[in-house]
Amino acid sequence: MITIHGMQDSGNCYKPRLLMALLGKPFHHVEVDSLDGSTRRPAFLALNPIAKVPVLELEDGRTLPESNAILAYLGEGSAFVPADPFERATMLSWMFFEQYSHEPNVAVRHSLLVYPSRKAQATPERLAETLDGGNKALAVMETALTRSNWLVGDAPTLADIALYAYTHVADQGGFDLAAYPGIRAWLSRIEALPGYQPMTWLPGT
Ligand SMILES: N[C@@H](CCC(=O)N[C@@H](CS)C(=O)NCC(=O)O)C(=O)O
Repeated sequence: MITIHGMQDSGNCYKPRLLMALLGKPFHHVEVDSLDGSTRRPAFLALNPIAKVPVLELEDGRTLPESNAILAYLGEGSAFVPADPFERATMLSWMFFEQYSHEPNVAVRHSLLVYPSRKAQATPERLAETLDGGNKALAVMETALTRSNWLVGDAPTLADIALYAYTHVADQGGFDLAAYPGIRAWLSRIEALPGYQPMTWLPGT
């Protein structure tokens, strides 16, 4: 069985867990606290020299870091990856957007406000910068989700899973989702998918 090394309340680590739940596939979870230095210990660095969770570990010992690459591997051949090459590339485009424009603002602001150990980095400048960048990313999503139920085509893809992870807790990072009705309706659509599990869920619980 595959293993996902990750932290329960990290959105990046939730992405592959949510995909496995939606696919109805079993996996092991190994909890790694990314805030207490665990990711910099030699045993973890042997799994992922980038020193970050999540990391996927296959039965044969091969490992794969980066949440969206893990989604691509686990989602291969499933209904969450469009067959059409242009739609597949559009899905990837949203996943790169998630890592470059969304996560560095929406997720980072969330962690600055939620984790006491990051409080020293929560300067007014950093909070203002991430609020502005996060709202710009949310506005891009809102425009797309006002036109369509899903980010790509007419069914949920890996892009929806990647962007759901931090968008659904954006309010904890100080983002007012009342301003984004298209996003709120999309969050509800994802939560209604068969097999959906919340971020707190771990296999076996
Ligand atoms: N681009 C990576 C980012 C992963 C990441 O930032 N992980 C955080 C937890 S959400 C982490 O492990 N931080 C530990 C550290 O930076 O020391 C991905 O999408 O997997």
